[in-house]
Amino acid sequence: MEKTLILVKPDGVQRGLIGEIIGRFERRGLKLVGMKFIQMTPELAGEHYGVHRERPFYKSLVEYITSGPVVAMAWEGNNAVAAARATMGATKPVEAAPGTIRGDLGMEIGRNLVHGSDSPENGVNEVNLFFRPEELVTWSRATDSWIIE
Ligand code: IDP
Ligand code: MG
Repeated sequence: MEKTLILVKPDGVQRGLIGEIIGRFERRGLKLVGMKFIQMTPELAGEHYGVHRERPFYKSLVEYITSGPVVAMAWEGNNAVAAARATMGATKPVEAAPGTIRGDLGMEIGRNLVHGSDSPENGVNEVNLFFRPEELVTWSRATDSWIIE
């Protein structure tokens, strides 16, 4: 089953939007298999955002993501990565469609509330970066047959 790493970023936590954001993934039908409330270290931020190391916004991105606690989650489902990205909306909140997290709740790219893995391969790698195997929960959801055909 495909997995994606979702973060409620520090702005989402500070603005009291944890429940609002998690609820959207939950209602969508993705299945929660891991969750923790942490403050990311610069080391973890560097590993997580390593692909952006040469970008001009890298320093402010690391400052932002380490500036306060985040909710880190592993969600699972068929096409979990694409479903979560669609629920998040475009990276720039002003370009994100209404109905998406970023399109409904955000204004600026540097405060875009949420992270989601961008490919199934990165979903696996990012979940493994944030969670040890024993921190992921295998469980059967009573509503599965009403969500998955
Ligand atoms: P994504 O979060 O939609 O996958 P990425 O391109 O992977 O977007 O960028 C990672 C994060 O870096 C973004 O979510 C945003 O917080 C930040 N970011 C990306 N581009 C810019 C920029 O041009 N200015 C400031 N921050 C940026
Ligand atoms: Mg990305």
